[in-house]
Amino acid sequence: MAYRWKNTLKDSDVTEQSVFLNRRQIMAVAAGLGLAAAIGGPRAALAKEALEPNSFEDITTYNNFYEFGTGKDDPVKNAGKLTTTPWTVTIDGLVDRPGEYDFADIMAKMTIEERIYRFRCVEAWSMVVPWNGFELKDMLELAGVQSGAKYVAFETLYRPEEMVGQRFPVLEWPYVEGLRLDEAMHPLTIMASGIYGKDMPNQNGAPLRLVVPWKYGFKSIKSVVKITLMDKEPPTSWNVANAREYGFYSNVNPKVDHPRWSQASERKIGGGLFSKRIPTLMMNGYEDEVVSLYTGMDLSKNF
Ligand SMILES: Nc1nc2c(c(=O)[nH]1)N[C@H]1C(S)=C(S)[C@@H](COP(=O)(O)O)O[C@H]1N2
Ligand SMILES: [Mo]
Repeated sequence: MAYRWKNTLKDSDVTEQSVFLNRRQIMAVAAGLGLAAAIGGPRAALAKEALEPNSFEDITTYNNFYEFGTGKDDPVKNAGKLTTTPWTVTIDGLVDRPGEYDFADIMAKMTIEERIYRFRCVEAWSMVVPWNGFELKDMLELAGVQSGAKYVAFETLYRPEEMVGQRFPVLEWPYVEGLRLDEAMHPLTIMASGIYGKDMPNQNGAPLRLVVPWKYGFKSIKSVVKITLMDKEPPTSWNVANAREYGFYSNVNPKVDHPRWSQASERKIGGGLFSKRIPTLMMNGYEDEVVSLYTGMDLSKNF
């Protein structure tokens, strides 16, 4: 499948952005979205610019990371304080080998590849990001998932000395998120350790963050320190903060409005203030790959 291309990155492969933005990769994103066979409807209406990766600058200066403040430019200003070495990820719960997994050891065991994904925030903006990372499934298999596991819970670092936003009760800290096990094991679900072939910038969730491209951005939890395999649905930060506006699933869905605004269109960051809105695609354009996970579910109730 188009999104499964694998490039093992070495230092020598780290390219400048200009080299990165080549036609092959834009076409690869397009193919992943089913645009190769564009046949009308909202997919055809998506301009080629809408699939072009955003600049490193855009991706690293316009962020949501409330641990460093609620403004879009707070993370880039405040996240420099975060120390990310040493870093361990505790994997526990319904696993055969619970324990603290050292970030460097995890990286040594994984094949790092590049994935260019569309990313859609619930605030109706979007980006296209060239992530480097590995499938979450491969990391969970290090710990051995037990047959009773049905859900995966994630937790971000809690360190108010370095994360200045955690001094304010804007959300309950630490930030937590969750996926159903089949969503977590899906080949599109990755743990990202970098952008544009560089280590993950702090403001984007260093050293390791989740990326689930068919869900709204807030599901993609940053700076993960704990992963717990569970038999019941775990709490998620935005659902705890406002259950009416944010459900557990949070799949990108142009047909289900946020209670305070439409989710039918989006504005791609980087196109300037007057850039035109583009249609939002069902499951953010990954519908063919993931819609079968939700067979029989009412997506307006399980939003
Ligand atoms: N720990 C943590 N993870 C988080 C957030 C956050 O505030 N804290 N914000 C989420 C939201 S709302 C979005 S849109 C994305 C933004 O990711 P980016 O800054 O890399 O684009 O991160 C998500 N992950
Ligand atoms: Mo978001």
